Amino acid sequence: MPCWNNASHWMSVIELEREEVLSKIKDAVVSFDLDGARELCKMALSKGIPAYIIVTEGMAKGMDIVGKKYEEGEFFLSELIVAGETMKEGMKVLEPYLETEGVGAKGTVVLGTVLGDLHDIGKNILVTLLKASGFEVIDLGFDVPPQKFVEEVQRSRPNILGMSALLTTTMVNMEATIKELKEKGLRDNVKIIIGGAPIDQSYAEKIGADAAAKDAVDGVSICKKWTQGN
Ligand code: B1M
Repeated sequence: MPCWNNASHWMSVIELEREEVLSKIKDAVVSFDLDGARELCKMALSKGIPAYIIVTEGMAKGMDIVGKKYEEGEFFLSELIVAGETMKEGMKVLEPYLETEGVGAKGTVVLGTVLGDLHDIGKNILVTLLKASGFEVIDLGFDVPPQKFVEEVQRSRPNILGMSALLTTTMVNMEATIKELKEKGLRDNVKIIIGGAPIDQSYAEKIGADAAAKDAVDGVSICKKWTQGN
């Protein structure tokens, strides 16, 4: 058999192994297998799968299934909680490896999940990627009231304010924060980026944010453009 055929054979074996391990990670999240998620993430890294792919193609896919099962009444709140814990267990392994290319990003980002919203997994991924890209990040956590965002903008004068929301009922608190920034005369000093599952560009335009990010990688690249001018 010619040499290139062997090479393509091994490439497809590697591809299959890669798909298999990502699929197992997805299943570990759906079956709340904390130990499995941790060990499979380690295995995926050892196979050379980039950490961000493990998050997006493995664990986040599992979260989507959990979300659907919740919508269909097969899972309840307790299942959402344990799925969140399972993903966090995997993130402990992946966080040190979550890196983006590109160097020398400069600037400060104040970041948080808005008032009434406890979903912080996506926001935490953005925090990790921004830090890995050289940003100083002031993470206000979750359930952050507009006043707290405004106080922090006033105190630390960041280049960027980032807000995350996963609930359609809490998105409005992004608008409330921007309104309060305007009232305090602080809006024009800071770029504002928003993100999370229910957020899109038209919502950003509607509430007067500067951009909506599709995902955490998009969020980092928008922040880089703003601070590096490219
Ligand atoms: Co909740 N939850 N949850 N939940 N939960 C969703 C969001 C839901 C879509 C599930 C569903 O019904 N299909 C639904 C919202 C429906 C809606 O609003 N239309 C829902 C609901 C209803 C609820 C409760 C109301 C349930 C209840 O109490 N009856 C409740 C609300 C609590 C509250 O916040 N006040 C609730 C609670 C929870 C838990 C606390 C148990 C847990 C969160 C644990 C935690 O975060 N610490 C949880 C979970 C785990 C989910 C799902 C299953 C997964 C979310 C997740 O972590 N995804 C979720 C279903 C789903 O999203 N598929 C669901 C993985 C994560 C990597 O993705 O967060 O989207 P994501 O982040 C992405 C991007 O969105 C983006 O980057 C990330 C990576 O690329 N991104 C940004 C996010 N923020 C960004 C900011 C940026 C830029 C990019 O710039 C600033």
